[in-house]
Amino acid sequence: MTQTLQSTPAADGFRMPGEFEPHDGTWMVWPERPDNWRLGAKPAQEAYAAVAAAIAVSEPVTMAVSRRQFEHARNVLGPGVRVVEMTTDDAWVRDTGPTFVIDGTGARRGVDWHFNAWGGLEGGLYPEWHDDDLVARKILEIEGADRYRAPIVLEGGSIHVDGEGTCLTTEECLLNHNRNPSLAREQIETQLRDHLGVAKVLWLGLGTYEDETDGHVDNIACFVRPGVVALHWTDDESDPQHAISADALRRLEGMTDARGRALEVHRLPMPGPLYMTDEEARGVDAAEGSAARAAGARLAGSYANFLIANTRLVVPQFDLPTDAEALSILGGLFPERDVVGVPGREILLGGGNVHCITQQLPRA
Ligand code: KQY
Repeated sequence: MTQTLQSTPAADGFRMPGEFEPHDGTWMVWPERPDNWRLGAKPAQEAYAAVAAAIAVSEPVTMAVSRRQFEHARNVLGPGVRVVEMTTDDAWVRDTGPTFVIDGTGARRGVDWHFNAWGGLEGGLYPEWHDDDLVARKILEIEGADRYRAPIVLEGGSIHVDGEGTCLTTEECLLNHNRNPSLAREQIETQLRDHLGVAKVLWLGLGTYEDETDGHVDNIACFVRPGVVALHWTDDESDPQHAISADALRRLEGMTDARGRALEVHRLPMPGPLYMTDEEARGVDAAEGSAARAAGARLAGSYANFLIANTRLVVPQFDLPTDAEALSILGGLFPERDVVGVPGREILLGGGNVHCITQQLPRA
């Protein structure tokens, strides 16, 4: 049985490694709720299966699936994917799963943050989230990893680390009154230091325009490696994304990381702008308390929402000319990995992308 520890990862000598450090595998959760995924989640399931297959070439994948969908998912997913039964509210393991931390002696533990469906009853995306709040604990049981129950609301997509003491995040999300209204910036920083083992927190302002997570950092910027950041960017000054990305660039260029390095920033093109079609909106079953899906809504598409797996990068694609440009830039930034595109639109329609639906299990 795994234990719930009363100390903190930092006090015990643990840190969250960079995503580019070696993994033992990646976790995902199978989509099925019809008030978030159109057409009973069938197109999304195909997209998730493609992401799982792309990652499975590089490392073992575990898919958590409800009892109802178990046989179907088992049939659809390849032999490289382990399927386990789990009750969840939706399928965003980046946010509901544990943040794994490791030490220098070969031990691995997990941080189980409080989860409130991206804002609870003040702008959250669905009205009940108890099963999602249990996902991290269940994964830690399966992985045999001891657990820290962090005393704050936080989603894994709202933080990136360089593994060398630096955390990157956004004010829009972590300082949002619908997450931890009683905590000031300094108190949030203390929690990040304690639970991620970092020494310095770098704050961006807003996340990607119209991102329903309240601006998760993983949809606008990420570490390529220590000292190097990829940033979602558009040159179109008339697009609302331009001012947001320009502010992020200005901040990043004025910052140093925990080791005192200036950051090198690489721009990734913005796909689109992209909008939900009438047909796509009509495919979602409306439900009271769940985020509404409307035709014409701007979608927060971003090539920064990729997963760094052991031997490959898995990058969302949108059937646009910018797809090839993004893959080419990322190929240059990650010369030691295959850079592989997967269909990203169906995942985007649900509110996130490849990074949001995956959670790496770092090698201890
Ligand atoms: O982007 C993420 N990390 C999660 C998106 C959740 C959207 C729920 N509809």
